[in-house]
Amino acid sequence: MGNWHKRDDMLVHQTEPYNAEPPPGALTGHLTPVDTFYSRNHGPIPRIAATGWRLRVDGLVEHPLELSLDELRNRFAEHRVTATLQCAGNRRGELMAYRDIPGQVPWGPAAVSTARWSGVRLADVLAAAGLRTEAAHIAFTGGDLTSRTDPPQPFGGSVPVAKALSAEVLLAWGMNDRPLPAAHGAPLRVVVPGWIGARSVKWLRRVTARAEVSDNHFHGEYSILPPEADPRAAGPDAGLILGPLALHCAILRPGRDDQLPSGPTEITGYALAGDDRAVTRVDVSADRGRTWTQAELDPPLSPWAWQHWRSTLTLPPGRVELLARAWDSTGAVQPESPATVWNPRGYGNNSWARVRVSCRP
Ligand code: MTE
Ligand code: MO
Repeated sequence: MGNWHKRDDMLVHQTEPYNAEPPPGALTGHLTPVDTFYSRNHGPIPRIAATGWRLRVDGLVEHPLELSLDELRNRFAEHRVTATLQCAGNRRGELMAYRDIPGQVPWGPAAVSTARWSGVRLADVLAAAGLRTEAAHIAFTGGDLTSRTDPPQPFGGSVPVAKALSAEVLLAWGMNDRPLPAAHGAPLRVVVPGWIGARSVKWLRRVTARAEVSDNHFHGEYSILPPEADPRAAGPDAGLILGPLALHCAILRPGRDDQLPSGPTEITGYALAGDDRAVTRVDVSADRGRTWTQAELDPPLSPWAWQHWRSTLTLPPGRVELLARAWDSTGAVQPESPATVWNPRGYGNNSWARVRVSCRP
């Protein structure tokens, strides 16, 4: 196990591969410090030296490229984007409590974090390579060897050309104004704001323009299977392939099973709408949804970042379940329960946030 420079109180679900999320209460800042940022890996974290490393840009392009990090820095303008990454498996633990999901990481509500990413626009690199009109998808291949495939394969996935050419999609070498750490994809990673974290491929080695979606195992793995499907037998087309993030919110404070005095209590959390939608309202309830109070919602740091919210509710003595639900700019609201969204691989749990606490009289 390596030292990935994470805080001591990370909830480490697995050490190899390293999968860890911070305590929810540590996510109350707009930017997440690197030592607190969740870490999601499908294989050992590689340490790749920038010297000798090259990015290949190939497939349906006029001029395939091989670029060193210095060439990327010198040939293209540097851009910064503040963006939230969220794992499609965030809050899987609540789905597993409803119905078991064997062999998957039981993420709590903190497989989500926000950083200021710096690097070049993918669109600029694709323009230099001369993207051909037949290209419909841009596929990314990492430099790790994952443990879930036999023989081990690098992690990868693709996004449609329209998203790949959007200004917010970066090939990033910096995180919170420091060099990208090994655990987060050094020397270079993709950042696809508003989409599931799996498309933000780390340790990037290759960008390939294709007519079809990525043929990497993990592209199809990140899909919503029908409830009765067997995930081991399902082919790559059996599910709904995930892309843009689902509208979501979670409660950060108080924490699960906290003991508090009854009376006025501040509830805080984050909300995130995904891709081209925005969070427009967050409601909280301490009476099982009979009445709802509108939370105060912070403006986002960028269109690609989560928004924090807070509300003060008067809690009665005894066991209380706190609820929160977000609405977006299309008028959609989160689904009520894990039962509605349960699926065999446990992705996309965006049901109402629920935290039980005990209040002293
Ligand atoms: N890229 C590679 N090469 N290997 C991986 O295992 N995990 C993906 C994505 N990129 C992964 C990867 C998943 S599922 C997520 S949620 C994000 O990276 C997590 O990014 P982080 O570890 O920087 O938080
Ligand atoms: Mo993920």
